[in-house]
Amino acid sequence: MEAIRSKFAVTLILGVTVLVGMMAAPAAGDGGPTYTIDGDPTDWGIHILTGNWSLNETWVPKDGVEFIVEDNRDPRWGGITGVHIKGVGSSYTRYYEDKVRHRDGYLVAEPYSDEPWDLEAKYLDEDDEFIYVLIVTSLDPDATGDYAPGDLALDLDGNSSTGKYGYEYGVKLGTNTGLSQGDIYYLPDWEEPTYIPENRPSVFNGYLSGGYKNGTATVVYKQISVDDNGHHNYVIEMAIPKLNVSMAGKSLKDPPTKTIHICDGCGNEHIDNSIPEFLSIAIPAAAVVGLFYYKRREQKGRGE
Ligand SMILES: [Ca+2]
Ligand SMILES: [Ca+2]
Ligand SMILES: [Ca+2]
Ligand SMILES: [Ca+2]
Repeated sequence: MEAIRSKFAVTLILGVTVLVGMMAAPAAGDGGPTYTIDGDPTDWGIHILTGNWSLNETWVPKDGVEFIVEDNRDPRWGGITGVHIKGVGSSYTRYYEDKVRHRDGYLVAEPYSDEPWDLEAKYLDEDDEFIYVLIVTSLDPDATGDYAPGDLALDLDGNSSTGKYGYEYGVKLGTNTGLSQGDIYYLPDWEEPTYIPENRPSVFNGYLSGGYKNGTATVVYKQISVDDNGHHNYVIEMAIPKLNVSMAGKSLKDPPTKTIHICDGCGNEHIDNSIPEFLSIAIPAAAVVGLFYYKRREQKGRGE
């Protein structure tokens, strides 16, 4: 039994070491990953242009890409449901999308009012120079009012007291919600969305005292050939220069914990997640591999 325990320990340590080694390595080739910012999601390793949207594998990206997929409603809530997973590359788990509170006090499942407001997925990667983000959404970039898309909100210093609602940088995504698409602002004056205030922030149309425009992200926001539940879908693909968001020489994987957030203009749907979640996903996977090995050894020891 003692020998088995120590073998389990060795297996676990090896598993963790291999996984940590894999995480430290660049995701692709010398100089890390790069993406062509053209609105074509194929270079992220996902198959949403040709695959079946109700299958996990359609949405799972290439190695090193951190992602959340939350197409349609969480299967727990019924109605029109879809794939709900999150992870890094091919390592992923079920994503539980909790209900949110409407301004009138009751809980609702997202996307509130369904497909026209669905944010289907968010993918994230980086190299030395850029943060890359890909979003799949049902919102038209040119829309206004309740149909307007939100802007990308960045809390990259992990400090909830810097920036309104904690988000000290913003990238303008809509074409009819003020300012210019691709603009990066420091200290944006974020708005609280109308219907589901807790999903804040949504859009910005100016900046706080001390804020300023700080460069431009490359943003391509275009309709794709796939409709979902009778509504058009769009891809937002962008490269944000690290130099312009106080991330020069830094990695998203470094502490402190960061948050990248997007919410429809009206608040009906949002996606945000803490970064890095890399370790919290990969190490339990290593532990599971080790435990499986241990169980097999144990069964063999008992002659099963
Ligand atoms: Ca692309
Ligand atoms: Ca959808
Ligand atoms: Ca969604
Ligand atoms: Ca902050």
